[in-house]
Amino acid sequence: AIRVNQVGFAPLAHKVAVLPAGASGEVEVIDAASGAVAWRGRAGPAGAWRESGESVRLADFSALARPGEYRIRAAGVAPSERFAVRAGVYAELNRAALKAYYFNRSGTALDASHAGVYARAAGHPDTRVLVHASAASTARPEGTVIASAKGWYDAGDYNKYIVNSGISTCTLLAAFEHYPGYFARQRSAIPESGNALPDILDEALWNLEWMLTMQDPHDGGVYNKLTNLRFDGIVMPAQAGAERYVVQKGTAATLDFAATMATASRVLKPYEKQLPGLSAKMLRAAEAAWAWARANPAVVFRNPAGVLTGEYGDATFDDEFAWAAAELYISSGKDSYYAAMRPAGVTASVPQWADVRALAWISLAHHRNSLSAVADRTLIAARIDTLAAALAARWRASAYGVPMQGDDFVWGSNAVALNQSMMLLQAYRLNGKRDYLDAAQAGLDYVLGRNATGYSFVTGFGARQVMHPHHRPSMADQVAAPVPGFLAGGPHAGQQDKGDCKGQYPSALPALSYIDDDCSYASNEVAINWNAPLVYVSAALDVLGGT
Ligand code: G3I
Ligand code: 9MR
Repeated sequence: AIRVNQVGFAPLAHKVAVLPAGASGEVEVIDAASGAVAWRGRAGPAGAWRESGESVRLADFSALARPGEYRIRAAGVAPSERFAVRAGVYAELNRAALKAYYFNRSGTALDASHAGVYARAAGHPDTRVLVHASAASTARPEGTVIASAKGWYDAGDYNKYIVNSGISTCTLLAAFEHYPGYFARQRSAIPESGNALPDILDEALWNLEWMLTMQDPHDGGVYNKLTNLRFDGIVMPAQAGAERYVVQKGTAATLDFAATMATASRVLKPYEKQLPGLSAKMLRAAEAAWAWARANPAVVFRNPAGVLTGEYGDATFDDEFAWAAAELYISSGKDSYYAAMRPAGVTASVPQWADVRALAWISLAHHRNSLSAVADRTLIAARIDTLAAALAARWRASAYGVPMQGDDFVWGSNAVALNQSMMLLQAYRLNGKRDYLDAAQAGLDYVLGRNATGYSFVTGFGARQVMHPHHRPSMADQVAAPVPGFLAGGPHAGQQDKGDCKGQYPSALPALSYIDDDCSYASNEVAINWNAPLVYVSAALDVLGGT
């Protein structure tokens, strides 16, 4: 079938469909209800996409700006799924992507008035968490009981990992910093809706309050994770009763915490009346974490013996140091942090949990007009533009019309697509080059259906949507449809779950290595760090994409 973004486009957006081999080059966009032809044109030349082994053609129907519901057809192949053209076309998607964090809250019941059929009892209160042997210190020997409630479950599992929480929370905070008007209006029907904070900040606060408990008050160091010894079974949160631990402090977790608290202290500052003292407390926590990391600059986290849950092990800390330094610089106004960032040696790359350096450039670029004299504004713009130019060049050269290629098909590849879009949008915000906006659109198109699998990868969205994510509540709740608003991890050639999904992968090619089955944690899990760029990009394209 013809592949297209199954949610749709803003009227003035770049609009592209992918035609598989066998399709005629004469393409029509038709009104989905009446069948009337709304646009007619020719597809471009055929090109090979190595990632899926396909030969495809692109049809560019950007000229179609009239709001409506459409399908695309061409002789020789099945028509596309339907999609919309209208202003604010991503508002519902954005609302659901944000609401997904509420659905993954730890330590609270979800009541029917907010969660509908996904209402559930509370699980993992985390009011009595044990200090694991790997984290023992004089002040907190092994077995010390601490309280570490709230936070979001990381993913389809029920553990809480600082390294992954940092990038997730800060991507949401960046979305708010960049598009405050959009998020002032965005209501996700959470218990806090209607209070003085926008919902996105209330949601972030749920996780920030947990993160604060993960810092050892005696030395400023931060535990890597709060976890069971092994993954819970496929049960609802309330049925999971295993002992929970905080395990080993590490340099990456401590710096991610420092960056996150520095960012939050600045974003929450205007809410002093509602959150008295919190902004200052967060900045102090960030500075204490920074000091610990300076004194312990190379503590690599590896799962201690007996701990078998997600590792998020990362052995290089240059990027975390740069990110924490940049956020501390912006929030504290102290020039020494800018020097500590050593910006001349820091490049930009597409962010992911183990590589956070671009988050520094994103924040510096956003605050460029209020930075002190030490900041090199030319360098800030150049770093972002260099990365965006490389991504746009790939997009231009791609048979599929996407920046995604080769090595991008990692565990969680759909988030790579969206983080690429997020970086392209940073450059567009700086210099307004239209190619950057269009290439960013392509990343969202990709996860919403213009990909080799034909799936819309966000639960609840698109005519051909993901139905069986590896997400314990979705698997255990007896509700047929999965919890909505979650981005599935997406295709990648690693197929590390082959043993649990015997014979199910349709192909070994990276862009086709995907199974919509809940056995597939390597291609079909959900995760907080994957949803965050979905929240960012859907908001940004609603705002910048034009009406
Ligand atoms: O670091 C190596 C690199 O040196 C090598 O070149 C490359 C080639 O494959 O692999 C790199 O390691 C990868 C690692 O991520 C770091 O990027 C592994 O192959 C890959 O399997 C690993 O995937 C991670 C996965 O956990 C398994 O550990 C994902 O990034 C990460 O998103 C995922 O996170 C899980 C949590 O552990 C538990 N909770 C659910 C969550 C989502 O599935
Ligand atoms: O459910 C786990 C998922 O959250 C992790 O991302 C994944 C990789 O660490 O592991 C999943 O747990 C599986 C385990 O690793 C192997 N046996 C099957 C488990 C899922 O049912």
